[in-house]
Amino acid sequence: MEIQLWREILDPYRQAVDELTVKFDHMIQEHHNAGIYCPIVQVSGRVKKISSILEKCQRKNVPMEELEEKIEDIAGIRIICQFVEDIERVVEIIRKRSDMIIKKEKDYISNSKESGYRSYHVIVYYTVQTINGPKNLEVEIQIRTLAMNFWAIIEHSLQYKYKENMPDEVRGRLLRAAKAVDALDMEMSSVRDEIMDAQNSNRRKAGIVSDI
Ligand code: 0O2
Repeated sequence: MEIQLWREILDPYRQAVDELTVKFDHMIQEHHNAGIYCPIVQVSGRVKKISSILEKCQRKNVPMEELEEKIEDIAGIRIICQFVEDIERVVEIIRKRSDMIIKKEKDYISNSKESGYRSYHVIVYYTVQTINGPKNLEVEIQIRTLAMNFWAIIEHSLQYKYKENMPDEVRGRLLRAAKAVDALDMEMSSVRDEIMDAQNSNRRKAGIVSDI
């Protein structure tokens, strides 16, 4: 496919990622300004690289004409939370919004993947306004804790390094690390109230709540 054609396909996804990143960042700001605990720590987004799209189409046997229907994560938003409990709160926020319509939810927290991967995925429909009119797109929102993110980043790099040939020993270590991440998240949840109180009072002391 020509580069111009790729640009035409991917530009609206870039716009969706930019707009959604701004919207979630504002959500963080609004919580801080109101002095309310925010379930989101950090937001990032990306448009999938052309090489990754092609690789995924090949892996899933998706013809180019069906690319936009079948590949749900061309646009991806990642939301990082402190605590597992915050993930459900973020999903609730998304469910209530009128600009993101949920297509499906994938709960890899209750049912972690074989690799040990844990995260909550929400696929939403989102409309961008382009010079050719409105375009309704699918965006994958991945919601996970700081600890789950740490694990996923390391495992992703190792997947990239070993491709299909990850040694069993490395795979085993990653599974053990995933269990440790789970235990860490549970431990942190048990002190969540104390941490939230401490953070709210720090914020008040720093005057962040009243900052304009
Ligand atoms: P990248 O490089 O992050 O873009 P499905 O048809 O639902 O089975 P799909 O679309 O792969 O297939 O959905 P799934 O399994 O929900 O995964 C979507 C994305 O979640 C992946 O995108 C990863 O970002 C992340 N993910 C899923 N499984 C793992 C895992 O085992 N380890 C890590 N680190 N991340 C995972 P891509 O396209 O695979 O990769």
